[in-house]
Amino acid sequence: MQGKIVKGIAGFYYVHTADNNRYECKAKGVFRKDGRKPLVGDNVELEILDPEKHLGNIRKLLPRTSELIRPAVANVDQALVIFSIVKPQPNLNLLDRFLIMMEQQGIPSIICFNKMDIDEEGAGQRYEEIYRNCGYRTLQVSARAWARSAEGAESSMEELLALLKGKTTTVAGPSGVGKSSLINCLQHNKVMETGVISTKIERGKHTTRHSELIAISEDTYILDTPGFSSLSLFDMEKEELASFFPELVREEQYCKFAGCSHIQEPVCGVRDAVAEGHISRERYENYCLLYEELKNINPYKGKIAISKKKGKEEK
Ligand SMILES: Nc1nc2c(ncn2[C@@H]2O[C@H](COP(=O)(O)OP(=O)(O)OP(=O)(O)O)[C@@H](O)[C@H]2O)c(=O)[nH]1
Ligand SMILES: [Mg+2]
Ligand SMILES: [Zn+2]
Repeated sequence: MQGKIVKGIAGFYYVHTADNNRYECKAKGVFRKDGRKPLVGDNVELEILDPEKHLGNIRKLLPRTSELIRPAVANVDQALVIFSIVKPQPNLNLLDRFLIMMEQQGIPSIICFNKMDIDEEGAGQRYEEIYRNCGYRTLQVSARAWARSAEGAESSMEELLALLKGKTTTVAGPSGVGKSSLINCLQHNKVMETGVISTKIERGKHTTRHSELIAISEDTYILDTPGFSSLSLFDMEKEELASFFPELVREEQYCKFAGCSHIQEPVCGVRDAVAEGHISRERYENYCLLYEELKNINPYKGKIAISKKKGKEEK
């Protein structure tokens, strides 16, 4: 039988099958045979060991169309980066890190701002504008308003569903922004309680601990993930950073120097675009901060990589 791994905890894999059952499986021999560790999202061949207790064994991993490192998941088409507009307010530097991480892994991102129902100052509009300007698909929703069938909540949720349809999407975002609440809405067309709200931070008590792939409809899956509160840039040289900012890539043709860092060179198309308001200042400032951070992590890394590319011997 074939199925899809929806969750993995401590050597056990939970496999969802086409006949809508879920089997608890081990993956004996799979790793030895094809040298790959099973990932959530993997399509697998399984044998049923005990149909009553729903126990099985994964015999074979089927080919992957994609493989993400963070979060560790296979066969994902896109990311839904979720931040709340208030409670907690978005940390745009962290949001940019999530976007970079997805760009780096070649996965397109949709940015979803939640908790529109308590956005009294209309801040969501401004956040949407910043990221729409970079070329990202953005939207504002409210899991809560939608669950209460409040007026106007449905259309944005329908829009979100349409973007997810037929695809496998991983969510990403910090803790407490409503990732699980939104997924519950999408799954049940109705919100399940995500727990008592702690009054101070409005953070649910049902904090997600393990990534889990959830079927919204037959060919539509969404991966709920634990929230992160910080994210370090990984495996990147500072010279590469600009290539993960779509709006910088758009303007760099106007820079005088090839390989312009957009930090201090004269005649820089990116800095001109910032001055003229075509690139958002928040994004550019985060670019500069992250550039500095990469420079400090390993000042020699860039040089080593260049000498490698020239074919010199690796030490
Ligand atoms: N006002 C308001 N509160 C919301 C909304 N969506 C979720 N919440 C609340 O925000 C809190 C956190 O929601 P969760 O869905 O658990 O957040 P999460 O992003 O899954 O958090 P982690 O699993 O810890 O990463 C809960 O108390 C929800 O009730 C919304 O649209 N509006
Ligand atoms: Mg959660
Ligand atoms: Zn430049």
